[in-house]
Amino acid sequence: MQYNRMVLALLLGVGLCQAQAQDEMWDKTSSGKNHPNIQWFKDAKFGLFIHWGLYSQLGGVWNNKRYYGSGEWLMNQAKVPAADYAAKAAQFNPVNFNADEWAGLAKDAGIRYMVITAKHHEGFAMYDSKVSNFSIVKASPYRKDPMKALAEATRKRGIQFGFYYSQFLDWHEPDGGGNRWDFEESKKDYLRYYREKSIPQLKELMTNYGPLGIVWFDMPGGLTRQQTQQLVDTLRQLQPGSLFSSRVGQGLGDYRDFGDSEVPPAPIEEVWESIYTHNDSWGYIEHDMNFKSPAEIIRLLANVASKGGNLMLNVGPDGKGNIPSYSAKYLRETGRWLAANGESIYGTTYGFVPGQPWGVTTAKPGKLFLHVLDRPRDGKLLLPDCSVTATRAYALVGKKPLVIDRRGADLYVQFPAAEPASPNTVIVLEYTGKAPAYNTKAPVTISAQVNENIVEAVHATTADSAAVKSLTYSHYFGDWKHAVCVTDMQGANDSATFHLRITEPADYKIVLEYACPAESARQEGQLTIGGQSFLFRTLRSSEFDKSNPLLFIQHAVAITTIGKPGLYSITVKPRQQGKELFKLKSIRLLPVH
Ligand code: JFZ
Repeated sequence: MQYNRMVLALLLGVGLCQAQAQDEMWDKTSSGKNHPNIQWFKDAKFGLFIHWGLYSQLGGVWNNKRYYGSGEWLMNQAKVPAADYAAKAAQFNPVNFNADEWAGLAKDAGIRYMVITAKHHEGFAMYDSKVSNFSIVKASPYRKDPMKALAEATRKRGIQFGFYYSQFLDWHEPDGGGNRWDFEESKKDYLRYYREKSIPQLKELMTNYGPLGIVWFDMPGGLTRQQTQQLVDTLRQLQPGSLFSSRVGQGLGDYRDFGDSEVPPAPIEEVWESIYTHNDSWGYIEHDMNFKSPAEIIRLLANVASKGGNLMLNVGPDGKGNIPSYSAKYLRETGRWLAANGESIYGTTYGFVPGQPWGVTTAKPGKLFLHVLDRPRDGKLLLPDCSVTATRAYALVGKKPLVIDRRGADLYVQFPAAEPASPNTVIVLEYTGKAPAYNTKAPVTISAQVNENIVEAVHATTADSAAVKSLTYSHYFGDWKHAVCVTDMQGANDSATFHLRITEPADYKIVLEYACPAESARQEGQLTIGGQSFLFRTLRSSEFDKSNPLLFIQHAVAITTIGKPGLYSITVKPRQQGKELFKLKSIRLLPVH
């Protein structure tokens, strides 16, 4: 923990004395109170995040040197003096910006809300601010207010509009948080920064741009709980209908925000949103071409919705005001899928059937949507322990009726034979009666009808000091990833057990997916399934450190024959006392055909 804090603190360019406050910057909690205007947000499911500022013009390059990772952190990464950075505003002229094009793209993509950076950590206001001269209207040759146009263009299309605002970090201001390469920490007066820039700018944004769906605060700091409460109360008066993101801090936001790959393993009842960026950076970077494909976006959206959340996907327009062409193209393709299948996403809650080898579920009263992401060979979609009265099933597109088969507590829906390929084919199951509760203790289904069954760490029942933890690491700078793993298995009594339901007899190859630093490598472990034990020795993958990738190895350890279908359990444990065995991310069972 101490080490993690230190790295995080270094990354953020602040001293260790403030490490506690830095942890709070990643506030993922919410007030738990239901905001009266929360329903539109719950129903919206798909939002567009836009990071756009001076950094967009710089494109991840400073003094002919390319930087990788969060482009909007360029000033910090290159430790650019505030005055040199500010001088770049004189060349910022996004002549290609067209509010109607952006809003039109959002509409085509099936997006229901848009949040754009009004001011990021660099301190540059992308709107007409009377509070500071460091703005697009006063300091750039563009001289217009793009936010005014965008607020209008989105509203005209029925899209909720909101602002991102960096309320504490401001590298342009001597009293703002974060810039220690120009301004001495001990001389900073954070409260003065709040008083003279942050709060007045937030007030402008909440006064001059019509009703805002969201104010997306980011990276709180420098305020006590009471001061944060005061800030929230003051701003709420201006627009009681606006939702505040959890990063307003101190657990005072209206919904929870999760980062990349932080999709929770099981549904959560509280309102939440998962943010991902389309490539590896939030702000535009010339040399970042690692865009997610339409299939990846469509599946991500289904996964997030199946856990009850929203997906807000970020794009980074360039300094001329162009949205990267792959972002536009793939968003439109996602929109085409949504135009045909939106009923299974918008206005849904998580489905009451947990994830299956074939995919995930979402629900509306009387309807369960089966998102088929991986077709079983025999076409049979199992809904285990599904005690509803099913009245009919059909493919959402084309409405072709499908055969439902009840076998005891299980329901089977026959997947349509000649269905064209799709990243996600949706089947609707209509039922009467009350929706059953989601069973978090349900065994994980293992089927021989798919190529691979993945049993995630979150399903582990741990013994003794073994624990399930979410580990945070990163690829590029600020490109945070999260992985839920079983950790702290170091003694013979520490173990992880997974309850499975294997639906077909078959031989299965068992693969352990784990991360293993040098000090954990070459230790003996044991895996037990169906009374049979298998031994293995750990293989080195990588060290765990926040600012580098955590590498997971897929280590095949055994073949086992499952003679009859039924309930099984897998237990993994060390064979020796000592170091942590590994960080176990998943167990994969591959049917042998
Ligand atoms: C913050 C910003 O610093 C960044 O520039 C960007 O605006 C992003 C949306 O938000 O960075 C974070 C903060 C926390 C996490 C990820 C990115 N997180 O908790 O995973």
